[in-house]
Amino acid sequence: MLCSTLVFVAAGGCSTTTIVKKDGTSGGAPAGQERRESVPCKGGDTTYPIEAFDISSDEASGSACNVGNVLDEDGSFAALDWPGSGTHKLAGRDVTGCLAAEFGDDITLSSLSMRMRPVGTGCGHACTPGDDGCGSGWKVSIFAGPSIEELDFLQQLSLTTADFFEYRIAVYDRFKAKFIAICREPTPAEGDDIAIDSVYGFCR
Ligand SMILES: [Ca+2]
Repeated sequence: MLCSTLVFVAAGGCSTTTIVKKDGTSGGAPAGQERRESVPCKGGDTTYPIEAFDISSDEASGSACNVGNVLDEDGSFAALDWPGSGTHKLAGRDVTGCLAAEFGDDITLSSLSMRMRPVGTGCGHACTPGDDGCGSGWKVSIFAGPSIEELDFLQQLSLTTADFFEYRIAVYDRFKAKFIAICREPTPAEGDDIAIDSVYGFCR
């Protein structure tokens, strides 16, 4: 089970607690996940997130787990799940399980790359065989902004393969993107969830 790793046992299981925290130095970070140091970035350079957050609103409307796994491309993934009981809104859009990633100080992204694949059981709620079940869904919505509170909808994305694949999208200047969020779209809860191995960007 994804949610039984030591990191998340220590953090209280697959918690859906919303962690909106700008300063990782004063406690409150999930155990095992440390805020990374900001690395200065010139235009066109690759940049990696310094921290990841579960921004799902409550368990019923979706969950994210092992969110710190998006910080490294290593096959260990974060997941977005939905039990199907309701949705919540992000930038006016209906979403389910969501995670956010923060990039370094003074960094604005010009594009975003996400290594993702569908997964039958994201954070504990399994897909079911049949129409609109396992093997279906595969849609995420992407948000970007200068803070978690100011995320704006960027675009919807459909995964195209069952394997991990790197999806890259442009992030327009007006988003002032230091933060990004990835949410599982409210495609049927019986369908597949989303696994995210890593996220990185290119600096503006
Ligand atoms: Ca990873």
